[in-house]
Amino acid sequence: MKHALILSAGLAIGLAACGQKTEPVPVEAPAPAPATAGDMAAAPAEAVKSGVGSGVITAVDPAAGSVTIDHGPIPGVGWPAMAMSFKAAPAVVEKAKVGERVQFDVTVRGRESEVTAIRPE
Ligand SMILES: [Cu+2]
Repeated sequence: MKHALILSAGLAIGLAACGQKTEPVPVEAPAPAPATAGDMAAAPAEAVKSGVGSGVITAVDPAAGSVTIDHGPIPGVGWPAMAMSFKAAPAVVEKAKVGERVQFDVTVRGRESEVTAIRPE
């Protein structure tokens, strides 16, 4: 009995020293969602990638929330050079000007791509 008390006191001190709460820690951590064969097969298309590209804005559509950029290769997302339309947040669309050369951050999820920031280049 005495040993057990010393042990638990030592444990409490140890936890406090680590800057952790001395409250009991839940025994079971939340189990990660089981991966199924179906999820594995879908993973490449749904994987989120991001990269930085540069190009010239050729169209801005505030109503659709999109910008079209004639851009160079973007290694971060594995794209060659092309002209394409991107989804963009209102704050990004507002800053975009046709004819402007910009550097931009792009996030790609499956077939969806979004420009999350643009900077004059
Ligand atoms: Cu593209």
